[in-house]
Amino acid sequence: MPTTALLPSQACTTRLSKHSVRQRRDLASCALRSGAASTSRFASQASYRFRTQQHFSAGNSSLPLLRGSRRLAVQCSAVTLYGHPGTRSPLVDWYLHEIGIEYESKMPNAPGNPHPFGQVPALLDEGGVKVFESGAILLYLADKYGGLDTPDKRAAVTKWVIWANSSLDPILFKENDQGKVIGTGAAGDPKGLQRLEALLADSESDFLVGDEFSVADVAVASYLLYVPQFFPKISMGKWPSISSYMLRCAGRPAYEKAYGAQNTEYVRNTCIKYMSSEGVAPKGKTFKIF
Ligand SMILES: N[C@@H](CCC(=O)N[C@@H](CS)C(=O)NCC(=O)O)C(=O)O
Repeated sequence: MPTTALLPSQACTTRLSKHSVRQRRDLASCALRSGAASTSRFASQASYRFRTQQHFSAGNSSLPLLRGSRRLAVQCSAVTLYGHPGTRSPLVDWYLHEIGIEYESKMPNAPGNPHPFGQVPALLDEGGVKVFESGAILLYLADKYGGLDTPDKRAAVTKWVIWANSSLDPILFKENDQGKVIGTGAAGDPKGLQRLEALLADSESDFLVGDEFSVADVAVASYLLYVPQFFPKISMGKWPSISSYMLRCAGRPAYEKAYGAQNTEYVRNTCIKYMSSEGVAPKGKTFKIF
């Protein structure tokens, strides 16, 4: 299990002299946020089970207003999310924490999983609403609870959520015909990542849509941030703006709530390594369940 120590901020500054002010700021704020080195990368199943026995209280007055959303106090809802920490489902947890929705978590094989293919994530909501496909779940939640209430607002983010699922996912995660992840396009230099790098480098915003974090960032950044978790030997340092964006998104408190403190610390530290162009692959086993 890798315990990637934080680079001293001075070392970062020296190594990153070629990087932008924004990238330096991301590193500095991350260094401030990170504490002691972790002993384990991923939230244990035991801790997940513990968490699933509770309804998450996700509201946090320090959360910034999400683009296109109302600032929401913790809302009681009938939302139930079927998922598991070693899958895509925590990306839905991430968004639920961002918008401050209380919900219940259930394991994939718990009774009542509405996914027609028996997969996760899958979501139940009041009125018998059943949603599967992570992107569809994000958009449903954004629509119902996140203030995505006009065609213009939907248009601004829907394209990114669809792009994440239909284009970015297959770039980053090559699957065999049994759905097992067997490789990543991040080992090469795919056109989709080249273009994303250029868009982020040219953008004046820290995030994909407008000036604020949105559901579009949850969709895109969650897939990017799975790369260090699944492929610890692959460096994304050849895309400095993507690496910096990943660090910004992993720095959100709601990300840590969804993915766990140890995993988040590992991911943040790996992004810092990408940005420092150390080229040193952290050692460790890959995450098997996806
Ligand atoms: N495109 C779907 C992928 C769903 C999927 O592949 N889920 C995996 C976990 S990430 C799963 O449930 N695998 C177990 C299985 O296929 O039985 C989504 O984004 O929700």
